[in-house]
Amino acid sequence: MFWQKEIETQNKENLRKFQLECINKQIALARNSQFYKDKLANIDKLNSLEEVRKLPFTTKQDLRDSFPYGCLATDLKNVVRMHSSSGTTGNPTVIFHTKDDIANWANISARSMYMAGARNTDIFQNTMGYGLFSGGLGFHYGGERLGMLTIPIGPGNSKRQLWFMQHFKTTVVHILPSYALRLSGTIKELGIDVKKDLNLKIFFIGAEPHSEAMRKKIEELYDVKAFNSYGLSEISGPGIAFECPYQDGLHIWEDYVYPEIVDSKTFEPLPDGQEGELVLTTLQRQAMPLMRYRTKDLTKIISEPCKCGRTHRRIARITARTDDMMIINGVNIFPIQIEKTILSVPEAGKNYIIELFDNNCMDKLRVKIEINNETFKGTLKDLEILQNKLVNELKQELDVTPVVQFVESGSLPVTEGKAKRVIDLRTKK
Ligand code: DLL
Repeated sequence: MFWQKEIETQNKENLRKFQLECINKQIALARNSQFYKDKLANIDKLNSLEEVRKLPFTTKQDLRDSFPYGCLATDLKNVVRMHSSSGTTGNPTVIFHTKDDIANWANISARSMYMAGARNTDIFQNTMGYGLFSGGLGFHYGGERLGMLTIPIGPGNSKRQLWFMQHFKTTVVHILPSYALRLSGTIKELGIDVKKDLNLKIFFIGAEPHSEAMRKKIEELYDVKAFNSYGLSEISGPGIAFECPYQDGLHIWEDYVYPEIVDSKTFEPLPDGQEGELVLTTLQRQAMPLMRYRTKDLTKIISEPCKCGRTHRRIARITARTDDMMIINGVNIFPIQIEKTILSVPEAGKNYIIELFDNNCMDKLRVKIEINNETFKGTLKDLEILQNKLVNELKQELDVTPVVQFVESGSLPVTEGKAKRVIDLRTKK
């Protein structure tokens, strides 16, 4: 049993009081770090949550600049683990944890999984990467905490994944949405019948932006319920916000983080219901408290009560990151808009990449899509019709006319980690 009723349905007033107390303690603790020592020097105790806006923002660049130990707020002897956030340039972002941090993270992960229906009788196959990435170890500890038989298989080797699923009768899987789609290709290749040959029940999908259409596709391909899982390594990892059985937004664990939404240009706080950048302040972190961390993820807070009875507010599906936005001849486009359109055309395959290039000083957008051999049986002429259909639908969605190019199924590059969907080939970016 892992339903933490007193916390999850706590009355809002008490929850807000608890958050304020926690933030004040986090400020005091953060002052021990090199990074926050001066930044928080003039901040007195906050008297209300509205005063949170007096706190400075923290960015990924700040974490990079204070590499390696500048944000550490405790003695090294208390630190038991580090993770490092994804990122390609400059110093990596490193995140430290004490024993209590790991225990709290395991607790919210277990709580999230239980909320989605996982129980200690389940067999949990964790296909997320183990190591510096927080996806694998984060839910590994959560799975064990919940009492599930937790299989630390990690990513890749699709045949082996399926062999494990068949032999150990896996019921719960933690997986990247892009990998879930790829793995389904191997299921077809091996002639596995998901209903007869596998025992799957629940998927936790996250770490990458994905559309509702993508979730539906995964649910249909595996005959499971797929729950959206949001998190970021800087705050801990998966388990920060998670869907309940109503699958209508993700409950953000407000005893663990204090969420705000700010305008992504002015950084002014926005009211619940308005979309902007998610900003998180940690409430219980020991090794590395973070003040108003700018996630760059775009979402909104849903404050209406949820049918499940939990009082922790929800965030809407993350539609994009502020730095994911592509500007094509002045028009703003997010990759998720392209994914949604591709998945609405069954003959198109599910794997795609977006290339940006220039042609006569104009930005151009090319979408390379793997053809779906199962659903497309037509002639070259039919392929042309399908291509025109996709160009038109994408044009309607994006307000930009793309080039659509079909490629053979399985020919697009695959990565073991998060999918890289956008390749910018423009000379002047
Ligand atoms: O991706 C943590 C995680 C692991 C979450 C497994 C869920 C499952 P990072 O590598 O630090 O940590 O990347 C964090 O990934 O700021 C978002 O931009 C994106 N992201 C994470 N979950 C989702 C999601 C992990 N459910 C960054 N939907 C975040 C959309 C997501 N984007």
